[in-house]
Amino acid sequence: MWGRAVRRRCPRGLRRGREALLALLALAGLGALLRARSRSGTLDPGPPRTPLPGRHEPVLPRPPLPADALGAHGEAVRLQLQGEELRLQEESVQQHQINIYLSDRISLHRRLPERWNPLCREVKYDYDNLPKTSVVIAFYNEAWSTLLRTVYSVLETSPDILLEEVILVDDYSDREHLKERLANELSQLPKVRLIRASRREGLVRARLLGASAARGEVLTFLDCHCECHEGWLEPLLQRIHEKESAVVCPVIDVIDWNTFEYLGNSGEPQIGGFDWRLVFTWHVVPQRERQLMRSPIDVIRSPTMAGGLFAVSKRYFDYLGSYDTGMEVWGGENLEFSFRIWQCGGTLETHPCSHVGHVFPKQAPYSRSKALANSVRAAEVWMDEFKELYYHRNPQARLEPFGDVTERKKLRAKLQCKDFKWFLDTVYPELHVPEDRPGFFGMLQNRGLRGYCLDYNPPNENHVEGHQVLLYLCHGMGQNQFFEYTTRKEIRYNTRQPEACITVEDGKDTLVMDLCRETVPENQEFILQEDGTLVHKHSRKCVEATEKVSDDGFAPYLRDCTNSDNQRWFFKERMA
Ligand code: UD2
Ligand code: MN
Repeated sequence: MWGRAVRRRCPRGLRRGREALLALLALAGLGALLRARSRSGTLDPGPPRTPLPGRHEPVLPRPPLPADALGAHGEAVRLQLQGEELRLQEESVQQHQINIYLSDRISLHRRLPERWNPLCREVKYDYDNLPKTSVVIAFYNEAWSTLLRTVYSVLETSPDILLEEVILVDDYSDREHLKERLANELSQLPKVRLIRASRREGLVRARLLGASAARGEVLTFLDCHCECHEGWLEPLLQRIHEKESAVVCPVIDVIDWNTFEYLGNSGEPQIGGFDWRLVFTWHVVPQRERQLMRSPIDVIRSPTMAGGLFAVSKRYFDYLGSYDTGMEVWGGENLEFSFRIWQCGGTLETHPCSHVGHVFPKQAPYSRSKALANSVRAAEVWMDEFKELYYHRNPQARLEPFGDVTERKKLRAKLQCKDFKWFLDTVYPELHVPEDRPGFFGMLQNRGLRGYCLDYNPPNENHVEGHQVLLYLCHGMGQNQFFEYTTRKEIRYNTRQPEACITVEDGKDTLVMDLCRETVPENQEFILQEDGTLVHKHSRKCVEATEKVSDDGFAPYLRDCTNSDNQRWFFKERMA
């Protein structure tokens, strides 16, 4: 078991020369700003704000902004561009999957609007006793302005007394702009240190390079395109001070990749889950958790984390086995770490008073093909027999070479971590655990229309229901051709969260997807007979594979039962 640390700390006095340094750097910061936007005009300190009562000074003060500064308060900006300028903007999106042309024109020191629960303003912190943190930011080929804005944002919102340093880990970026400017400009900022990987390490090992150099008692990881909300750091450190085995995430607010609008929201944060493809999902706080909270700004326990932004005691991080260094580039480490935290005795929490904005790119800016092997490593080490549910839904994963996980299994044994069933039952009881009975899951293939399978492709990842189920050539890759026939007689599409079930509305003959229900409604009930006939219970009609009514292709429809092969279906786990 992880014991509580006994900590004795002296109150920290003011640093000598700090004031002078601050003044100097405010100037340097302002200089950079003016270089970036050669605008004249009055300087505007932003909308009047009552200062946060009892909060400590940040490392750097925010310089005043020109009155006409773009996006200065987190509002959406849409530049009216033409010709060459428009082309440059499009090129920047092409390259970074973020509108960097716009980012380059938005202040590096902008103020985000207040988007936290107003109660967060009133919280008093025990500054003298809070642990100091090293903020670790790994980056690979990030655009200059988003990276720089991240760093300024940390320095301008983090209390000087709590920030040990900002460690930037350059994961072997090969873009020229970064090399010189990093050395000449970024590492000149106070408390900023730069580490360079000597080969592309991937985000796991890059973060670990930073962690191993860190001097702070707490590690706070951020992505390299973030902006911190006022007061984001204190709640994380306060919580770790109270409970060293708590790993604490800020609320992740969206910054729009195209307009740079800050879409923070002061309502109840969402927590993390996953679906059986091992894709991270967001969901609302379950009632059982809400009942445990003593106030709306109490920490919320979360089964998983998105991965990029969290704080953890350095000692506890090491005790838990930091990261799986066999993971490459991107993906999988977030669920692996989440499982490990819970199964090995820690807690994973989100703090409603800590908000950090993150630019979610238009699409992935670099190859993420290693994610599969990373997820397999997580499944192999932490999921016990439940890994089969994942492999059923993603047969490719079973074939993926994932390297050696012996050391990680040893770690699990050494720490005497609990099993995955405990995790599912205790930490994530909302997740439906599929039955996957042999012969009743996989591709649902038609006998008459040979080689065709039921196929459902929700147009939107976050909104699974409402569309028609179709037929396409069987591909054997699970995913959108994976269905499970349950003992409750539903045909579940349970690769996503929340899960969907096939339904037929009264009087209709098309099969569509709707959310599954606690008790199975009759129009979601199908009887799969021994001869393969699939009868819709409510209408007493049979599911038949036919040409689509309105256009090309094939789809299943309800028809009077005829005993034809097009009305016979069978499940196949994999291609022959
Ligand atoms: C999310 C997480 C991200 C990570 C990822 C799963 C958030 C907001 N983001 O995807 O932190 O957990 O899921 O792996 O929760 N990087 C490197 N070297 C690489 C690749 C990436 O240093 O080879 C850096 C990258 O520059 C960035 C960070 O790692 O600072 C995360 O990468 P991302 O922003 O592309 O991941 P994201 O936000 O899509
Ligand atoms: Mn990111």
